[in-house]
Amino acid sequence: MSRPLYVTRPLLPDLASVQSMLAEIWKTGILTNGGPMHEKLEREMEAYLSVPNAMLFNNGTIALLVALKMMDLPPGSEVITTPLTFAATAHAIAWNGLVPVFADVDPDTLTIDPASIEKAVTRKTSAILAVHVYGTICDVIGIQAVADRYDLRVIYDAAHVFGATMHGRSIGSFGDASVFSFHATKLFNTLEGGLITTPRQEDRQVIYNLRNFGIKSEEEVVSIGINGKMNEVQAAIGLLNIPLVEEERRRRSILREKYFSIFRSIPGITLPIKQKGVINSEQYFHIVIDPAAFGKSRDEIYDNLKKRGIFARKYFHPICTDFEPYKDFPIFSSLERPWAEIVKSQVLCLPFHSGVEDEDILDIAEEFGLSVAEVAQH
Ligand code: T4K
Repeated sequence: MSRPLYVTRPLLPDLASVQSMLAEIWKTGILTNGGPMHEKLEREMEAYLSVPNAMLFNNGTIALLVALKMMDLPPGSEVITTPLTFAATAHAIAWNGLVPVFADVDPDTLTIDPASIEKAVTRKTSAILAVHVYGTICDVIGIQAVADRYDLRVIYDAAHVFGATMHGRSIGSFGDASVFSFHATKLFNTLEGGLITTPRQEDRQVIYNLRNFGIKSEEEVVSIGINGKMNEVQAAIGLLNIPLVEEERRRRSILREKYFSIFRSIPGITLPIKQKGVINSEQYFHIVIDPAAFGKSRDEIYDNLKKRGIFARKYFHPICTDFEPYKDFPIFSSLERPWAEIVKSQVLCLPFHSGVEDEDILDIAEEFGLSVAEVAQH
């Protein structure tokens, strides 16, 4: 039994291999600004994710800022996004001088609902920033259909879906751009880090410039760029972590099945949807607890688990429209009452990584009213 038990645990490469990578970096003295490790990792990302263009960043938030900046959207125009996401998604819109507009989530997937997006479209709408959440992928077909109808750009916040595919197609190949996070808490980490993927070759130079202060050459600054560069130590960790990802994903998918077999039979607990033809990234494992049907609230479960040294997380509660900067913003919904408003008090992400042992699962199951004998039956 491991205590404290966190919602996630970073992949950590063997320390000796880190030391030898550091020795290589020390030898060249190239620490950042597109060094050899960085170059190698970028090409490895393109191969691993099966995308034509992958551009590394120092974190996912700066990558989101740059992806939006690259679109050159009209200042003050509206970008439709989900309220059920990490603060960075909405903030990236606002930091670009654009207006976040919130559309509701689909009750089954908890990703942004195309019909709700359509309710939010105005003459000022310029783009959709959709989020693949927990590991569940968006309705990419429905979203593209809305975007095509209103001539909108589509960006995916893909922080939670590293390596996911739909019918064999890489998740990073949908829309106009996808943005990944390689933060310590993500399936694949570079300590901190991020990535933009785009289908268009011509985006590559624009993104490189924006990532490096807009510098095109020693004597040319062509755009209002930022410092979004990943350094060589981050890139080295990435190179060492890439070969470890599949084993971690495999172990998480076994854990997912164990959680499924335990929770399947509990009234009032809704499990993540299994999406046909989708290879899950295995980022998070969330459940939705209906207090009326289950008999206890999400917050009670969260508090009780904490007393056992198990730190589940209420991602994403509060939702963006509860935050001070967005608190008067409506949630456009195809439902009578936005589902995001209901589910925010019910969703809980359970510990989900290869360090979760069977005894931990028993402990968690006990909190949900199951005995050891009952768990053994599953
Ligand atoms: N879009 C979405 C949808 C995102 O979820 C995120 C990030 C972004 C964009 C932005 O990408 P980045 O700019 O971050 O690359 C964490 C992460 O800090 C954040 O990256 C992540 N989303 C978010 C969902 O989770 P917190 O406040 O939950 O982090 P923290 O420190 O409480 O960590 C959670 C647990 O993870 C800890 O209880 C223990 C474990 N942990 C954490 C760290 C930092 C470790 O074991 N080792 C560690 O180094 O936000």
